[in-house]
Amino acid sequence: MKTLRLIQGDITIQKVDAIVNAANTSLLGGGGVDGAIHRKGGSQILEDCQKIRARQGGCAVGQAVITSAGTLPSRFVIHTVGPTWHDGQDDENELLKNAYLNSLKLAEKHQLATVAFPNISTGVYHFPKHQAAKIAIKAVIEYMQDAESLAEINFVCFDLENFKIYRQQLAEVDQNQFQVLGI
Ligand code: AR6
Repeated sequence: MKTLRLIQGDITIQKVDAIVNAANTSLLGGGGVDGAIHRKGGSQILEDCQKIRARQGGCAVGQAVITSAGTLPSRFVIHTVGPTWHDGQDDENELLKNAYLNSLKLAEKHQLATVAFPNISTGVYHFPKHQAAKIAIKAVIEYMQDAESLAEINFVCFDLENFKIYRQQLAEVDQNQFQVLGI
């Protein structure tokens, strides 16, 4: 059975195959979780991002790219770009779902087993947290049903508000279908 795990804390210390970064379209770093990942992972991650920029000019909203993880304990960083919240007028729900799905697809393409997600778009990009959690969990559950290499997804909540929201929503997941840990 596949596993969903809730973790409160810092994604940069997770020992998983890949951590996901809530990046921006430039891939050049920023604040929030993006800043923490580049700061703690060292210059290799930015160098890899610059190569991707040279090749394809950044990363569109809802898309994902993969780099090394520099000095972080994970093997890879998957950089995805969530939407900025504009009152739901700009296809934000679909774009957030795509950010999760395209990250998972990239993980499968690299035959990864464990991936940790932050709460994409719920910081600087101001996506409503309940709604973002619902979209994230639904996308992961749908994708994991047919996943081959992926065995465990970790939802890493940095702030207590998101942690409580995820704890509540993950408690409703069918435990005959997924092992749900950390709630
Ligand atoms: N580990 C896990 N989650 C974290 C960490 C951490 N170390 N630090 C913050 N969070 P944000 P966004 C949580 O703003 O809304 C950047 O400048 C935080 O509590 O990092 O997608 C990028 O370059 C929040 O729940 O990302 C973009 O320009 C979640 O991570 C822009 O921000 C996402 O908050 C992206 O905005």
